[in-house]
This record gives sequence, C-alpha cells and structure tokens, in this order.
Amino acid sequence: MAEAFPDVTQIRFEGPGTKNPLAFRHYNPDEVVAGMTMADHLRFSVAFWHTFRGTGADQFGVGTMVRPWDDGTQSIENAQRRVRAAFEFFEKLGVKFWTFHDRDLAPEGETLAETNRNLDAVVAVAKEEQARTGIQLLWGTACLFSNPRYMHGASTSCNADAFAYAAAQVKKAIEVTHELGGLGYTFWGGREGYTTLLNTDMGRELDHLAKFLHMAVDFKKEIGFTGQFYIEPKPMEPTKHQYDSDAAACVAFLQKYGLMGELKLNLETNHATLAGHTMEHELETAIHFGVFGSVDANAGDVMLGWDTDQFPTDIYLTTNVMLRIMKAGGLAPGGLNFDAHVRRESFEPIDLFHAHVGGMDAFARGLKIAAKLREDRALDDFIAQRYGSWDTGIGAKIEAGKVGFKELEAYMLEKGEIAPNASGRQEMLENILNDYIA
Ligand code: XUL
Ligand code: CO
Repeated sequence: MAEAFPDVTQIRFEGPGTKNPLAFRHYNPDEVVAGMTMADHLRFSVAFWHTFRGTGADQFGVGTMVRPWDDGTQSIENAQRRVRAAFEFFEKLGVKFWTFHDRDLAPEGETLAETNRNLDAVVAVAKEEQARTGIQLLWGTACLFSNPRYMHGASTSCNADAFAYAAAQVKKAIEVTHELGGLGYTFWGGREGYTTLLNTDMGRELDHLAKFLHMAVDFKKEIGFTGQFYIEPKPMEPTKHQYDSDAAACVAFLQKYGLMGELKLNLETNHATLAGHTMEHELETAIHFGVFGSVDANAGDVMLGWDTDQFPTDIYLTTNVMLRIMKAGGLAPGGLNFDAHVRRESFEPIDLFHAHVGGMDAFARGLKIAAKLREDRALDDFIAQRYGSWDTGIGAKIEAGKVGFKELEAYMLEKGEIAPNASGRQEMLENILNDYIA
C-alpha cells in the first residue's frame, strides 16, 4: 500500500530551540527523568476512533476531514487499509501504544455472526501490524452506544435483550483484546445512565450494571485474560446522569457490588471537568482508594460546557497530572491515551501529527517540571509541615487510635483553646509552581 503520510518521516527530538513544527521540543523518549526514561513514564497511546474515524461532523454540518487512504466505504478492505495507515502514523509519531473500540475497527454486518467475522478480518491485520512494529494495544473496548439498539443503555437498558446483546458484544471485544495481547480493557458507560426518573428504575439498572461487570470478570478469568479492567467515569453526555459519574461514585459502586480489586479507573481530563472537578482531584481520589489505573489525556474548553476532547496543551494541567502519576508510582500497565480529536477546521492529515506532537511535548514538559518539584520537595515539605501537629502530641494519639471523645474533652478543658492556626499560603505556593513552570 502507498504511504498514507508520505510527507512525514520519523518525528524526532530536536530540543526547545527548533523551528521545525514536526519535531519534539521536550519529548526525548530515551532521556532519563527521575530514574526512568520519558517513554516509560509517559506511555503515550493514540485513540483509533478519533484519529482514524473522526470525520469532523458536528450538529450543524457534515464531516470535513481529508483522509486519502480512506475510500469512505464500509468495506473490509477499506477498514484494513485504515489500520495499516494507523500503524504508519503510530510508528512515525513514535508512540508505543494504541486503543480502539470494536466498531471503529470493523463495520457491523447484518447479523452478530457476520459482525464478528468482520471484526476478525480487521483484527488479523492489526495483529500483523503489531508484530511488524512492536506497538502494543493499551486497551480495547466495545462501542455500546452508537447503534439504536442501545438507545436505553446497554447493560442498564430496560430491554433485557439489549443486555444480552451487549454481553455478546463485550465477550467478543475481550476475546480480540486478548488475542492482540492487550494490556487492558475499558468500560466507559456509553449510555449507562438516565434522563428522567419518571421512566427509570435506577436501583435495578445499577444492579444490572454490576451483574454485567461480574460476568465480564468471570469471563476474563475463564479465558486467562490478565489485562487490567478499567471503568471510565463521566458525569453526563450522552445521558443526563451517567452512573459512573466521577471517581468517588465509581469507588462507591465498586465497593457496594464487591468489585474492588477487579476494576481500576481510566480517568479522563474532560470528564473530570464536566463533573466539576479538576483532573488532579480525580487522580488523587483514585490513588487514595487504590483504583488509579490509566489516563485518557485531553482537555475541555473553559468557555464550553461539553466534551470537546481537545489535545492537552496547558502546562499547568500536565504538571499537575504528572505530579499525581509520579505519586502513584507511575502509569504501567496504563498509559496516557490521547482521547482527543483535531478541530473540524484542522482537516488535513498533517494536523493529526501537529496535534499529537503538541500533546506529547506538553506532557514531557509536565513530567520534567513535576520531577523537579518532587526532587526539590518544593511543595511536599510545605504539606508535611502543614500537618506537623499530627506527628506528635495529641495528633499522634488520635491517629494511633489511643484517645476517644472523653480524653479529647479532658485535653481541651485543660488546654482551653487550640494552638494558633498557620496560613495556608496558597498564593506563595502558586508562585512557587509558576517559578518551576517558567
Ligand atoms: C467518551 C469517551 C470514550 C471512551 C472509550 O467520552 O471518552 O471514547 O474513552 O469508550
Ligand atoms: Co475516554
């Protein structure tokens, strides 16, 4: 097949001063930062659905993307050619991982059996390309939201047959993920949520979602798939109330239904902001509850209230994300998956490179800044000292469980008033952060 991106050779590290827009200024894969190569810290992944299936269509107009390798048909040959173009892109960009939904890869047929055969035919090419390039599947997933059969949800549908179809579809998606040596499998709740309680039995739907995930866990064990399962929280879009709304809601769900230990979280920046949280809050929550897994790297727009899935360019964001990832001890077996798409106006193939190069450089800078902040304990010492009252005296006794309300009453009656509070120094800390980012 002719090259899909004939104008691009390997994207290389040229350093901060370069004027070449198709070079890395900061991402130097083999450079060691805090004891590990940048490639191993960052584990970049390309999302097949946005980069190779995104058309640029929106509510107001049809697609705009120019993709010379794609003939626009639903043929298997076209789907296979698209996969080869994708691997050329991954290789030239220098990423080691990719992700896909079953239906991004291959068209649906007339029957489930035909759909599965279509998928197998395209997965065979992906397997070949993986072997040729050494690029690995970070995770696979199933699209349980596009087809009208899932209008009421998949595992949370009021229609039991939709649950059954979704189970069959996910079974197959886990099988092909396993076949491709996938490091994980993601469950994003698609239409698992509701719009009005006037027609919804929420408790029953949540029970069904849990049952579905238990079946998936059982099946995974049965076939010996050892990849990590992830839930991807999102608060809204397409439904008004998505069940996996944020990290804390997912933890509550996993605990209630006995699924802790089986699934971790794949956290996405634009989903965090839609939930009214910062991405670092979501990461910190997941880390605390022991469910941090992987990251869908993107960004929203501060002026727009929907899931714009833009490429991350904000160094504050990437620094804060990398601070948490380093605190968690790294990403593996997860990664930084660019669940992001180019703008409708950026319709040329080359824009796919500009977008990813920018995202990778933004994260490389975030990594270097976070590593330096950690090395200097520029924030850590302040936090440790802020909680100093818990290290000795009454604080240490409370943490050790040595006192209860009666002892604390006696302590305070004798002391009369609390020790003076100290300033939180937020502005000083913001200045320190700025100093490192500069
Ligand atoms: C949707 C979203 C999905 C998941 C995979 O907002 O993020 O692409 O990442 O289904
Ligand atoms: Co996502």
